Amino acid sequence: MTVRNDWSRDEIAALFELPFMDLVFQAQTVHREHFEPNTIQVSTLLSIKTGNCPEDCSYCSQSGHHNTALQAEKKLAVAKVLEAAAEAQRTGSSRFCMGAAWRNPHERDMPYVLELVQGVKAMGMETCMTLGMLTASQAQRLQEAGLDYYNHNLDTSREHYPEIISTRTYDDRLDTLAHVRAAGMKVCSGGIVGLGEQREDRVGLLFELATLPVHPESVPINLLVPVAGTPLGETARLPVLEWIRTIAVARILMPKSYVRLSAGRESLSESDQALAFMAGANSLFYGEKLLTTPNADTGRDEALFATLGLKKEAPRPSVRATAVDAMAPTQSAQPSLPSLNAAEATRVPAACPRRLAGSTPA
Ligand code: SAM
Ligand code: DTB
Ligand code: SF4
Repeated sequence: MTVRNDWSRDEIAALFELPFMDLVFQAQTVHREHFEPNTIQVSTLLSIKTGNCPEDCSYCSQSGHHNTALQAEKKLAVAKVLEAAAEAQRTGSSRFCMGAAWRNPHERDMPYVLELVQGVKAMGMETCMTLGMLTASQAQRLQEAGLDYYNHNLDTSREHYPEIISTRTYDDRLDTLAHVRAAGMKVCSGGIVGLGEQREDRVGLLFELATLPVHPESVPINLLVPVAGTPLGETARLPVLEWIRTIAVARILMPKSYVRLSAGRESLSESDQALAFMAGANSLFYGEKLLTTPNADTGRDEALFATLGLKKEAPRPSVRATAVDAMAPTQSAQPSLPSLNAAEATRVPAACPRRLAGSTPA
């Protein structure tokens, strides 16, 4: 199956409409064409700077605009971060993902984050950061320090975005993704379901991700963790099968990407999670805590992996990723973009499907 970047919203909506068993069967079939079915990639998260964020994301415990119980913390000492990374490695995580509650890193923060990347990389782990918006130059310096992945979610559809966040735009997000890609790092980008959005917004989110010039290598599908004191703190839970449908559709649209079970797993049963793996999810966040909220218990995760016969994937850090080798091996069937720069990688307006990478119009 070739990797397509020219999906239409109608095609995506039609996948969501499939009978559940047909959808999961198709997703599992696609999954087996591209991945070893019983292997799971696990990442551990750490908040390196917590709370007081200037952005107003209505789901987030860390926004300074909301009155949550979260205790803000300054930047964690480098030694503490490296200790946490070593512990994550000891427990079998292959990737260490460091998150900061910033709109964007300030220049004065760059030496700190670059030191963290170099330190974690030196341990032989894959490195990931999520620091908010990046300039092209910041993305380049992170890549040169050895950052493998940058997480930056689109979160929901372009149409629903202003209902959720008012302090930045969808195009701001896409600009950062383009800088990350142009710098040669791997992209981790997905969204949240259960924000009170409609199914057409879940279609819209996956449309945006699956029509990027190159699919994100990692696609987290978070299930909202309602946090008291945020505008979405009382939101009714999305039916879990709709979350699984979203995972299955993501797997079919982006067959070579890792689809990640992210926030919200703590509240799910073993059988819900097994069904999510059946629907093509093959990575997750592992460890007692996400950034500020509890995650599924590691003992329970280990028992689940044993019951299901799932093995953890070993780290595959890139040495000095370039725009070309950042796409391998997961994107090898996609058109290669050896000279993609930020301007070229920046998407064109949603109304005009992006055909930057030589894919065929629908
Ligand atoms: N400040 C950076 C940013 O926004 O990109 C990085 C950290 S932010 C916490 C990373 C992602 O976590 C968000 O884009 C969102 O998808 C997810 N997230 C945050 N709070 C969440 C919640 N309460 N439930 C589910 N996902 C959440
Ligand atoms: C992602 O998509 N989910 C992770 C990671 N990327 C950074 C974060 C989830 C955060 C959940 C809420 C919290 O713990 O603060
Ligand atoms: Fe800040 Fe990120 Fe939370 Fe938004 S999601 S408030 S940018 S930490």
